[in-house]
Amino acid sequence: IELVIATQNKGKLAEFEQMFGVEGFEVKSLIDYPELPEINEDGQTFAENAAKKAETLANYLNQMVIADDSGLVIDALNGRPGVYSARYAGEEKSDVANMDKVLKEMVDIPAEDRSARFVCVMAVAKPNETTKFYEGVCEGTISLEAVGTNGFGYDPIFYVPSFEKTMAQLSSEQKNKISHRGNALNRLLDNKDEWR
Ligand code: ITT
Ligand code: NA
Repeated sequence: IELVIATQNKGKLAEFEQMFGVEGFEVKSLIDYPELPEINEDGQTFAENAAKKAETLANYLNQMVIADDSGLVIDALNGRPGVYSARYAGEEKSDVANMDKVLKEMVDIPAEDRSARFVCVMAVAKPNETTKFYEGVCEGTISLEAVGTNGFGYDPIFYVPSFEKTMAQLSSEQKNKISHRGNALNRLLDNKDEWR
């Protein structure tokens, strides 16, 4: 069975391919539909943006589409970068620039106040049906510097207490077991009857 994921993010896509692959699904993404106009992610919530991406592609292809909107929510920054995670340091979507900006903004924040979480909302859209949502969260803290080379995005500055490592020091198998995306995907798979 083929699943279409409305994402252009290669890091997300690799995780989807690993996790859905185990379930016997074949994954296609926005990269397979270059003719589609870019979707404007101007929503105020992860759910709004996830719905927009999934519904746009579902209507275009006239079939079921899954989207992931996700980001890093930092308590000391009043929830930023949040829905602005992908472009926090500017239009060009640079992981390094985004992490630098966060570390600079956090430079005076003591260890006990560096709590943060990754949040992922998956939307499953079908033409002429109500969109379904599945959320996953992963708790951690913001490290003092970037460590590790695995994963993508903010993984090098996201410290996972249970592993005593940053997310970028975990293998993809370890990350998928505890991540916001892994947790959202497990909810989605646990509720197949709602969307299959
Ligand atoms: P698509 O909209 O095409 O899926 P995107 O990267 O723009 O790609 P989002 O709007 O959902 O996706 O932004 C999510 C950003 O949050 C992403 O670019 C990363 O900076 C960060 N992020 C999300 N999941 C992450 C993860 O597992 N590890 C590290 N950073 C993550
Ligand atoms: Na977004």
